[in-house]
Amino acid sequence: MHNRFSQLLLPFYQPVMGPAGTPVYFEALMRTYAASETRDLHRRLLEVAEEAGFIDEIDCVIAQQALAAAVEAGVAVGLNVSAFTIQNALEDFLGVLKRRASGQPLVVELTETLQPDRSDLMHRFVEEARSIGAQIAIDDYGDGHFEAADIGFLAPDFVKLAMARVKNLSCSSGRQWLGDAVALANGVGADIVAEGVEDEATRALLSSMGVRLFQGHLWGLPSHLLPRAKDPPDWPTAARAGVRRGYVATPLS
Ligand code: G
Ligand code: MN
Repeated sequence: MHNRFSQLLLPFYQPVMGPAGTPVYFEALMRTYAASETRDLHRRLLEVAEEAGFIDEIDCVIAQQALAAAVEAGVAVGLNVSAFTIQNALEDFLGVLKRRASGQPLVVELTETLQPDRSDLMHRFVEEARSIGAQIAIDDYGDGHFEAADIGFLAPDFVKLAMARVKNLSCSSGRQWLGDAVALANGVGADIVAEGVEDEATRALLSSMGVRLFQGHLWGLPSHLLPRAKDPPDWPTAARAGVRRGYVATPLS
């Protein structure tokens, strides 16, 4: 899959950390060559791409690059797919997965819900993705798109709690909401991933509430470096140091 975005965009990687302090998989995040992590060009571009209807091209290009890198490194990768892509470019995205899927551990993160009348497409996508060995994550739960009913409906392998919810644990209603979400996920056998964890106190609190998987800046900024399965366990420090030194990112495929 090559299009005009291949030369403009690249995946950065952010680990989903397991209870043993080791990565479970690496989420591929769309980033631009044109801006650093601290600017929000990628956020604005994603927003425009979703609204204007070219997010499918971005999803496919990032997925293709990240899958190639993950196969090479021998690690599990997470790929974001927007509802627009499932509705408008289902075969393109599945084609990207199928080209690399054999034996490659893979999580597909659903970033938005479909229009209600297209839930048939969501089902077909989830079925096909599972048939090639992918696990399914509901992304940004608690921040707009997905409802509690979707968790029962899709029975995902992972439910990722939106950063806004993770940042809202100082009030009792925030903790109550999170407790309910954990119970709901447990009920369908899904693992909860807390997103946007930035300090150890938050990680410990989440842990005490039954959350076992974490993602966030506590383990460093996302990096264009995808560690290899055989790299030493202190890789997050190395990756963070790399970002601070301002490595120039190079294409991974
Ligand atoms: O795929 P998703 O919509 O969950 O994207 C998450 C976004 O949030 C990414 O662009 C990522 O860089 C950003 N992010 C991830 N972890 C943290 C964090 O701990 N703090 C902040 N401020 N942003 C984060
Ligand atoms: Mn995601």
